[in-house]
Amino acid sequence: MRHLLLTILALGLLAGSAAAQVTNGTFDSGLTGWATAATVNGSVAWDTFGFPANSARLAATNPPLGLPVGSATITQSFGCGGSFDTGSCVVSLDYLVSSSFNAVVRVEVKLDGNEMWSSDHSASWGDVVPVSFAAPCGLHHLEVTATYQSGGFHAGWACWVDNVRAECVRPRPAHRSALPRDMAYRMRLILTILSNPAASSRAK
Ligand SMILES: [Ca+2]
Repeated sequence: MRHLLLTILALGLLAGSAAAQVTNGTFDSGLTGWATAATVNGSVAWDTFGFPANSARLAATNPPLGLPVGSATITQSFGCGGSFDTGSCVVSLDYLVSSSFNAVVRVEVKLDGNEMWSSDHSASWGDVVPVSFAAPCGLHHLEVTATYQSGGFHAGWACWVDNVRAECVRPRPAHRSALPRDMAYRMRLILTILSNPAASSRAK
């Protein structure tokens, strides 16, 4: 246990982090910062429900009987550290799915068009699902989509998304000076010669 704690402490000392740059990832300001899209009878709305309160509600809105119930998407482009940062951008979010009559809903999370997470849900009231993945730091485009797959009857489903975060975790060198002693000596010698040209001519 002590070893584990020391390891965690060391990792903490080795890594620096930059502030999250996702806008309104907690949805406390409605859907500000997010673009939305929907197909057929899908919809995106702000809901005071959340983990904690306030989230984006991706859902089928009361579709007419017999019509497909489509999909709903939220997207946001954000900077996660700088483009030249060497660290990892850790992206995380939470979601919860509710479906009626065993309708199957697929939740997909894409970063820059690449699928980072996909899972099907059919529970009438699911658990909060945490999603987390890493990518290089820099500019990114996040996309969260809920899509009806099969089953169910008439109206069907909702997927609440909340707590979207992104953090660029930068590595730090383990030691303050990694210069070999010989290299340090040579650099001191060069600096001495540059600051005293007379010493340079005497050295010749
Ligand atoms: Ca929230």
